[in-house]
Amino acid sequence: MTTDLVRRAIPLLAILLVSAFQVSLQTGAGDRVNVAGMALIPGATFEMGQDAGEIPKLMKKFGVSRAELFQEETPRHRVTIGSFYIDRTEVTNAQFKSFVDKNAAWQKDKVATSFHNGKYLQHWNGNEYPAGTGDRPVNFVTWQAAAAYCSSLGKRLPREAEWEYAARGGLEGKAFPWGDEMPDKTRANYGASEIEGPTRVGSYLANGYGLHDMAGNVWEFLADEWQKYPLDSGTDPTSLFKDRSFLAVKTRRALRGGSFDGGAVNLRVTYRDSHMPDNAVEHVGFRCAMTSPQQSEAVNELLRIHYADRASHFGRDAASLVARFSDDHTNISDGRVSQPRHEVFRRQMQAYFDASTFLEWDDIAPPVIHISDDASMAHVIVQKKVRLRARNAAGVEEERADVFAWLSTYRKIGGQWKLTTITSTNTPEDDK
Ligand SMILES: [Ca+2]
Repeated sequence: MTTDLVRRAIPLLAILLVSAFQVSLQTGAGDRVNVAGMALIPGATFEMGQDAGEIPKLMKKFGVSRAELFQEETPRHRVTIGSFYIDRTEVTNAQFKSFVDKNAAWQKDKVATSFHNGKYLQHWNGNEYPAGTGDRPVNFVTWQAAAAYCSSLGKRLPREAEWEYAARGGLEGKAFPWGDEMPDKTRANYGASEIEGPTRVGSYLANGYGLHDMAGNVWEFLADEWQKYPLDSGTDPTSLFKDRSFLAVKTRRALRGGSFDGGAVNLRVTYRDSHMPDNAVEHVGFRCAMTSPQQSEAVNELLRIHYADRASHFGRDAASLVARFSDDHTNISDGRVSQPRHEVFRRQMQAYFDASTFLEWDDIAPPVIHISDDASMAHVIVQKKVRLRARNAAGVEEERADVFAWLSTYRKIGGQWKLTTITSTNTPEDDK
C-alpha cells in the first residue's frame, strides 16, 4: 500500500470510530455540554502567520498593490495551543433565534444601544429571521452578542491561534484550508462566486478537520483583542467568558476567514482583519469553540505518551515502552494477532531495539486522538515514517525505511492510560 493510500484510509477509519462515541461531555462545573456539531482539534505547536520575505510573491500572485495588506500576518512564529472543540459550521440564523428567544436581553428591540452600531439583526423582523434563511450563517451580529451566544451554551469564541490552526485542517504551510490551489466558486463563497450574500452553512467541502466555510461565507469574530504578532500570551482572552466580563470589552477584535463579499486573498488561513466589537455588519458572523479540561488533559496525556514512545525507540528503552501497555494487551501486526505476556514482550522489544539504530521517526500527520464521553477510553491513530539501521537475516547491517499506520486503543486503568490493543500495518518505503 502506498503512503497516499494510507493517508486516504486513515480519515475514513477515524470517522467510523468517532461515530461510535457519545457526543456530550462533562465540563468542570458538572454541566453537560453538547458537542454535537463540533470537531475536536488536538493541541499542537505550529507555525502561525506569514514570512515577510514572501510578501512580494503574494502581492504578485493575488494582484495586490499594497504590501500593508499582508503586514499584519508577519512575522511567522511558533505557537503552542492545547486541544479544543470548534463548531464545524458558522452559527446559523435558526440557532441564533433559539438563543434570542431564551435571552431577551439580546433581542433586536431590547438589546442595549451601547452594544451595537444600530444595525444589529437589521434584516430580521423582530425575533424572526427572513423566511428560508434558517440554515444560513447569522450576520449583522456584534462581538458581544456572539460571545453571549457561545457563553449560553457553555462555549466561547475561538482564539485566533486556534482558528488558524483549525483552518489549516492538518495541512502544514498551505495557503488555504484545502491546500495551495487557488480558490474558485466550487471551493468557497467569496466575491468571485457572485452569490453576493451568505449561503447555507456547509455548502462547500469540509477541510481535513471536518470544518466548513473556514474560507468565505461570513468573516468570523474571534476572542482575541486585535494585536500585532506575536499575540500576548499573558492574558487569555477566553477568561473573559467565565464571568461574562466580555460585556465590558470595548477594543477591536480579530476577524478571520473572508466572506461572500471579499477577495481570494482574504480566504488564506493566515489573513487577518479586525472590527470594533459593536460593529454589526452583513459580512461578519461567528462560530464557537470550547475547552473541556477533562478531555483536554486526556488528549495532552496521550500526546505525551506518543512522544515518550518515540523517545523510548531512540533510547532503546523497552522497559518504559512496555510499562505503558496493559497486562493483557492484544497486538495485531500486519494481520497477525498475539497477546504476548508482559515480560516476553519486553524481551522481544529489547532485542529489537538492541539490534536497531533509529535514525528518524517522522509523524506524517499529527496524531488523531478520540476520547470517550467519560474520558476513560481513547483511540489514537498515528501514521509515521521510520528510518533505522539494523542487521538483516544475513547479519549485514542495512538501512531501511518503513511507513507505519497505527491504531491504538487505550483505557484508563488505576489512573494511568494503558494501551490495550494495537493494530499496525507496516509498508516498506521501497514498495511505493
Ligand atoms: Ca467563514
